Amino acid sequence: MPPHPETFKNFIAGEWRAPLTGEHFENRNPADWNDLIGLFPRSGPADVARAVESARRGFERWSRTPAPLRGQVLLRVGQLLAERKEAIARAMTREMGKVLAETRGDVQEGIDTAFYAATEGRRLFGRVVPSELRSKWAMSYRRPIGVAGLITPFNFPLAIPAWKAFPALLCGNAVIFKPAEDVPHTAHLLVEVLLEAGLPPDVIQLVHGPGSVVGRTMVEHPDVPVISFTGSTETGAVIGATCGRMHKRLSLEMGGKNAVIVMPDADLELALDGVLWGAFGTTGQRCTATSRLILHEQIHDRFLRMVCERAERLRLGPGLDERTEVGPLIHEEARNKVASYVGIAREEGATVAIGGEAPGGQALECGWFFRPTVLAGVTPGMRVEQEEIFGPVLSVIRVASLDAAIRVNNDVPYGLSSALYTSDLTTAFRAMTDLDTGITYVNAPTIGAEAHLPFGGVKQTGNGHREGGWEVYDFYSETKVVYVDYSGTLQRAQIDTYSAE
Ligand code: UN1
Repeated sequence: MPPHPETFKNFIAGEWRAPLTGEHFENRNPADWNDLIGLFPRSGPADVARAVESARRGFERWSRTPAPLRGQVLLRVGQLLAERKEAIARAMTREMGKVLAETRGDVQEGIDTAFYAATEGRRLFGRVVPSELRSKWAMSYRRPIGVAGLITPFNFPLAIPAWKAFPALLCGNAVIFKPAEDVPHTAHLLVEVLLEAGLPPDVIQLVHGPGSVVGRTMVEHPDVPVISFTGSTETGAVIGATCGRMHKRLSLEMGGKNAVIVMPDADLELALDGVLWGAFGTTGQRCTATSRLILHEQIHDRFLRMVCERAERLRLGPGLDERTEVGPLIHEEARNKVASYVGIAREEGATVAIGGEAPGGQALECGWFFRPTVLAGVTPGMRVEQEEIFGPVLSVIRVASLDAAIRVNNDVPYGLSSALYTSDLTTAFRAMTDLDTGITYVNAPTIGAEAHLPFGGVKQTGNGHREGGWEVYDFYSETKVVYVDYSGTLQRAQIDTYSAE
């Protein structure tokens, strides 16, 4: 262990700088808390103020750079990420725990998002439509908005910042990036890539620190007109209140309580692979994680046995070990929360079929590990059926029909992702139509969104915006309309329009 861990800096006003507070926080490996990755700035309001000032200067310049040239920078970003994929994946696993296959996928999602953004620089469509008056053009086009404040979570340390930052930049905005305190190293590596790719320094600012100070100052700052946040529904509500009062543009991506439904005509082996991946991938720490399993009564007992048997054998360990299937939770508080839900489940009358506790044994004793957990006998309305747990906990619910399954799926406050396994076409189309979520998978688990499709949910999951796909370009741009009248006379819309000769 080096006696002096590396001390990292913010990137503000074109330079890597120590925080004005002079304070730092530790970043430790969740699979081995003796592994100190580094010290990162615990920034304060004055750091944010300086970042905003600089970002405003960056915006003046970047917003005038032609979009295809902005796209070229994003192309280079994608290339650099591809070159550094392995190194970034390893750094990511070390600081947040998910297995290497998944952190490689996380970087790949960033690469895909960069290449998509690069090509969008030559599109960014507006519309030219016929005017109702003669000798007049009517058209709309996209303009950048200003400084965008991005607040991102720990579970996708590269992909989610990429989902937000790349389209924001492509549209001509400047960005202030506030990553989760658990994953500051990946954020640092991403900003290095952006700068090396040729992004003008004032256009990107990286400010580390607690959400309650850095995030809050950014959200309340009058010169940050756009905020994008992925995180808890509670924090999203506070941000939403401030943005509402200040008339800011806000994209919220929050909780989920996603279900997989398995019908009697499903390929059960296929469903089994999907459920294990959906529930225990990323140790259940995805907003799209499968946290409910709704089983038709005809296959309930058999499929529950199949899930328990396989889930029990999943290999827990440090994500850097290629044999590991399930890594640790992110920190102590997360593990306490998961454990408390197991207690709640018992009190509510559910049964802990497998797991329900931290693993024994010395090998894992210095990490925030928790055994894959299956709760049987869960009924609609129980807290473990309604609330987001964000851990490796699967609540199993028995139903008597497809109608009941759809009702149970829909009867939660969230609506991000859902999935149904069946071999019947009619059942599949019923599910696609009636499952009330932003995303539905047929014969695949609730996770696995692709970068070029819109990502987001209904109800308490979001506020109607989408990330990914083309839709996000709408969020990060302002539509302006231009009319050009070259008739040489005053033509009044709605009044001088009626003679068709
Ligand atoms: C999240 O669940 O927090 O669909 C983001 C997926 C990923 C992104 C998930 N591509 O699982």
